Amino acid sequence: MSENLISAPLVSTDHISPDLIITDIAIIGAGFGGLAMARALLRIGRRDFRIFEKADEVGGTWRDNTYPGAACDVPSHLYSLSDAPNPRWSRLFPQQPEIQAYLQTLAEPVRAAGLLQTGWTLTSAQWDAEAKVWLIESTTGQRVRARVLIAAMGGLHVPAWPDIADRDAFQGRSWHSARWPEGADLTGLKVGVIGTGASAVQLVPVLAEQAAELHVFQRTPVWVMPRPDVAISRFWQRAFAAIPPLRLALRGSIFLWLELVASALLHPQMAGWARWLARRHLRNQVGAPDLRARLTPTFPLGCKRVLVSSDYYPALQRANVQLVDAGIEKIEADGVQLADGRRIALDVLIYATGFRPMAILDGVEIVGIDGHRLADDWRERPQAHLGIGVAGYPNLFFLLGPNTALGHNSVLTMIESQVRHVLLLLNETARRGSKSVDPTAQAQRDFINGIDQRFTGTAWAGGCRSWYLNAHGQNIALWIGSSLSYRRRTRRLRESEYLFR
Ligand code: N01
Repeated sequence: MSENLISAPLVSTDHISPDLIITDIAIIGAGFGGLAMARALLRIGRRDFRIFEKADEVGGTWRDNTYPGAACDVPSHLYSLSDAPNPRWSRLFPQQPEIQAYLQTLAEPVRAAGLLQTGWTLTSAQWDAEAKVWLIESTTGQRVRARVLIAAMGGLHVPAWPDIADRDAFQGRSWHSARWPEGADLTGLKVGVIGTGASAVQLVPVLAEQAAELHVFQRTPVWVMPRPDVAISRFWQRAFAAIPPLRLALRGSIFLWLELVASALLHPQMAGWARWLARRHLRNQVGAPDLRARLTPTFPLGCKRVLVSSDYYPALQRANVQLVDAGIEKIEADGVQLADGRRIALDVLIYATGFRPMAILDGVEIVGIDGHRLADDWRERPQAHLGIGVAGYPNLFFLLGPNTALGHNSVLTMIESQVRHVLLLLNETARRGSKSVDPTAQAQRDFINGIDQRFTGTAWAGGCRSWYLNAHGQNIALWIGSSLSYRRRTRRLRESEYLFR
């Protein structure tokens, strides 16, 4: 990170009153993105920003996803910010409570500086072209005037509900995996889980031990890799704390291993080793040929997110667990009716049906130059230059915006590249004495065209249904390349790609 950035604020004095905050930079969202941005600003000596969080606690996706078994499928020593290493991770793959605790420690300096405001939900942001500031409104009625708006709301937090007939007819309890009711006890109950994505493969093994009957409704079989999770002993935790190069070596090797996975996804002809590993995992864990056939994917590996689990297949073979792949015809008051005519009685129905990416603009009005509404501009397809800036929306920067999710590596590496790029933009704006910056429409088009060209022929374009694609089959979510190539692309400013106004 460039520590010598100056980024002098143009709105120099913060002003706070019950109904108006004036600050230089408003960061929306206190998950990994917002906190990484805030910490980077603190590090260069900036105090003229505020971070606004809708919930009462920081953490974003790791605060929201508390379902049993919730964990990260990227090893912890990589799934952490490079400026905030944690040598004390207790496992190779951390569980949700430990990651959430880590996020709380990330927030400490921001909280201590009095720069974090919780219980504050963004409703609108309007660019005032004359004053060159964003006029921001919230559900609290408190308004914010800020020169720079950082949208760090994340892409995956609005639950997706499936369009299954008569969903409201169910009279038992039902909820989405990302809205797990505190203390829910499923012991002795008949439970159904719809979906077999990353969330489902984590929660199914835990529910299998509690429920009297567990029915896993699978629409599409998925590729699953072994998950070599191990506890990290006190000895190694002390060693990582005492010898930082040891921790860095582990972090670096995990990173490089996952970058190798990128090459298999970008060039499916090179993915033979990964298919072999996943097939061997299925063969080793599932003996019955019929079940194995029903669990064998029919789409190219990597087209959907490759799942990582060593206890999902064993859980499916327990006596109280059934894999149901007949398709759900409709939901009834006391269970589900299947397409093959069978009925399954349930007490609880859990939707592990994922998220609506880019639904972050639901209930939020962002208005840029000449009254352009971002919701209109993004209706067909969300587009941002490098996934960060949007043409016609000065000083608006997304973290984990369109086309910057990864299918293979830690998204925190992407966030760090984006934070660095935003600081470069702010610095250059200050150096030129300009008041705002946004990408040119041409640069934005070129970026999206480049993404589309590279998408063709990759595993992600393999014809499956995934949250990476919009209704037209366009990739709206993923960066097409390695994490390193994104870092290279964002490390320097190409000044011709921006309008400094
Ligand atoms: O959601 P998903 P998720 N009838 O969209 C099924 C991140 N994440 O919450 O495959 C029947 O992957 C759907 O079926 P199909 C990660 O980025 C990270 O599991 O479309 N089924 C699918 O099986 C991940 O990619 C971690 O045929 C229906 C499932 O619901 C993202 O979150 C952990 C249906 C949805 O799977 C989302 O994962 C967890 C219908 N009408 C999540 N509609 C980490 O460890 C949908 N489905 C970092």
